[in-house]
Amino acid sequence: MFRALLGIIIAAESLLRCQTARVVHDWDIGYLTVNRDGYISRRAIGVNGQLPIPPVYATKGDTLVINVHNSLDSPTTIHTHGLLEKGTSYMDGAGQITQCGIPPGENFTYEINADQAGTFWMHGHYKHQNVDGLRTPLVIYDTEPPVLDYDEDKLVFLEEWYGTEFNVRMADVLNPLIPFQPQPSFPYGLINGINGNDTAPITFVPGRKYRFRVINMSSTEWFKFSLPGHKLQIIEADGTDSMPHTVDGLDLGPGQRYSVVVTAHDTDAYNYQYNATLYADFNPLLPGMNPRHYLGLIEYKKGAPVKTIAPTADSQYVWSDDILLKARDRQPLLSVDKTFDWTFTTKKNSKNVTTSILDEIPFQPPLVPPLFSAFSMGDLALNETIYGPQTRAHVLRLGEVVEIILHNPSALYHAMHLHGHAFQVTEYGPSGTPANNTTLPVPIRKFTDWPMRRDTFVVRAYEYAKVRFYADNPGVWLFHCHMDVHFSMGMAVTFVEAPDVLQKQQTIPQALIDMCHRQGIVTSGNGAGNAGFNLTGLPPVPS
Ligand SMILES: *[C@@H]1O[C@H](CO)[C@@H](O)[C@H](O)[C@H]1NC(C)=O
Ligand SMILES: *[C@@H]1O[C@H](CO)[C@@H](O)[C@H](O)[C@H]1NC(C)=O
Ligand SMILES: *[C@@H]1O[C@H](CO)[C@@H](O)[C@H](O)[C@H]1NC(C)=O
Ligand SMILES: *[C@@H]1O[C@H](CO)[C@@H](O)[C@H](O)[C@H]1NC(C)=O
Ligand SMILES: *[C@@H]1O[C@H](CO)[C@@H](O)[C@H](O)[C@H]1NC(C)=O
Ligand SMILES: *[C@@H]1O[C@H](CO)[C@@H](O)[C@H](O)[C@H]1NC(C)=O
Ligand SMILES: *[C@@H]1O[C@H](CO)[C@@H](O)[C@H](O)[C@H]1NC(C)=O
Ligand SMILES: *[C@@H]1O[C@H](CO)[C@@H](O)[C@H](O)[C@H]1NC(C)=O
Ligand SMILES: *[C@@H]1O[C@H](CO)[C@@H](O)[C@H](O)[C@H]1NC(C)=O
Ligand SMILES: [Cu+2]
Repeated sequence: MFRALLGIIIAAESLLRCQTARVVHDWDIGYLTVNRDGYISRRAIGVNGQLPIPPVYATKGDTLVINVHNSLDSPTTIHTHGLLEKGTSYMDGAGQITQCGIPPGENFTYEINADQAGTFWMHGHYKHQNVDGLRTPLVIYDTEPPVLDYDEDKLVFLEEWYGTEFNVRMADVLNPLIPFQPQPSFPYGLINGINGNDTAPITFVPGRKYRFRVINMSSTEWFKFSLPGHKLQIIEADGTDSMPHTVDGLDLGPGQRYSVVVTAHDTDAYNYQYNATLYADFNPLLPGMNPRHYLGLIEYKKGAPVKTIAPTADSQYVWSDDILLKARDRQPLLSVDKTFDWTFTTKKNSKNVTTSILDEIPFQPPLVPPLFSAFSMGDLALNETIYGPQTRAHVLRLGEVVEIILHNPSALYHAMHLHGHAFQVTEYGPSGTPANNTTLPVPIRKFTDWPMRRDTFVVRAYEYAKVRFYADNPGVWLFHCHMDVHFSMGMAVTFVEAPDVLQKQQTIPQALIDMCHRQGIVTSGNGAGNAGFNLTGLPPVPS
């Protein structure tokens, strides 16, 4: 009865939304001083004087309008992580790739088609301002029924929070006099924007079903999330619906999201605890710091006794594993036209700066954002040489199916995010051997039936991973490690997708071009802003 009533209310609400269809937010992005973790007061980046930034909600089919005013002293951009930006690659917000930064004191309006339903997030994509706070969930409600019925939505967003600003930590990484990698200042964990142990109780009503949308907005650390005493049924990952899949806990890399349906117990005799653990396997275990545990209340009834469930060894738990998920729409495996096979490496350059490499040379943005080169270079836009070597541009033809194979013979993890696409996750397996030769190689694991699609995948230590995507989205799309330190060290490439079709179908809004010109950034020509293959003026990449 209640559910039917709720259905009517939701239907009425979505009718209203259909009529309005424009979800407008004014975002004044600026600095503020906050104590988020309960320990350290520091400068951070918020919106309208607030941090956490209130989550953004929309319904599939809406247009999301974000009027940005930049009150920072550096440029800024906003990327809508997971939205495909079909036909609007210039709204992707990748700084110096698809647009110039919005200069201090200026305004820019993002207009984004919310054509997908699911769980996403929005974040700064200029000089890693996301790590300093500029990030918030984006929930897009579906107009179609979910694969599993549920009564209520609950948002859980997880972040790590460092005691110092990103640029300060990055300066240590890039300092040739400090051995790599600098001793990490292990961060605290935030749940819904505050110290994970102070987050308000999550209330449960006996018998009801809850959809938890769990978002990992971290820049470096991993999270495990569980509700001991309850099973989690995964129904979505990164904005793609899956067939229901039951687990005990979620294991999330930076940028990843899951929706799970949790059925409350039939009685309110006990309260329970949820458990969020922030960890980093690639850093040494630091008792009391890595991992960090956060427990919060699942409250069935105020004051009811808490049923603590003795911690189970992690190996006894069934954790989320995307290779086991099946896409709800049963999209079959794509057959490959082109393969990129890359191995992650870390290398000191001639200036003794440690760089992270995905594809031969550390990535650096060129002088002209590559999307502008793709629009302005005519037929030459199809030749990747014109974008400059450090852009790591790879030209794709419309309709090609691309496979990416990434080998990670090292003890680091990487969380790889592709803009403009959701890819099929098809295979994981072993890569290299740890120097200490103590760990057995992992088995090869392949998808079954309908590979799950997502926009961020984790390549674990000493593993390889394979993904496939369909080049159906003309534009320039960054593919990068979502661990911001690695991205800053060069771990990225760009896919220049169907520039010939792009030139015919899309036009860059004049406001974006003018914004570059006011900063002296050239908006046409090759990566150096010249004609043809003349890359004079492009700073050389240290070898
Ligand atoms: C720029 O944004 C600010 C803050 O949202 C607003 O007050 C101002 O009117 C906007 N300016 C223009 C020219 O749109
Ligand atoms: C979030 O991602 C970071 C890094 O990508 C990872 O270290 C952390 O464990 C993830 N947290 C969750 C809850 O997945
Ligand atoms: C959070 O609370 C739990 C349970 O009281 C405690 O074990 C843990 O150390 C706390 N975490 C932090 C980071 O203080
Ligand atoms: C919380 O989860 C972590 C990671 O799975 C586990 O190591 C820890 O023992 C759990 N703690 C409790 C109190 O359940
Ligand atoms: C780089 O480091 C090596 C040894 O660590 C040193 O011999 C060399 O002079 C350094 N080069 C530069 C450019 O700093
Ligand atoms: C791109 O241009 C370079 C320099 O003119 C040429 O050597 C190369 O063959 C061209 N590549 C393609 C794919 O046309
Ligand atoms: C060996 O190396 C692996 C990967 O770096 C690590 O997980 C493991 O703990 C190490 N084992 C020993 C005994 O040092
Ligand atoms: C490493 O392990 C392999 C396979 O278990 C073994 O054949 C090899 O001898 C080991 N090497 C060292 C240096 O221990
Ligand atoms: C290459 O570009 C530079 C800088 O714009 C210009 O000075 C030079 O004349 C160009 N060279 C050729 C051969 O066109
Ligand atoms: Cu990485």
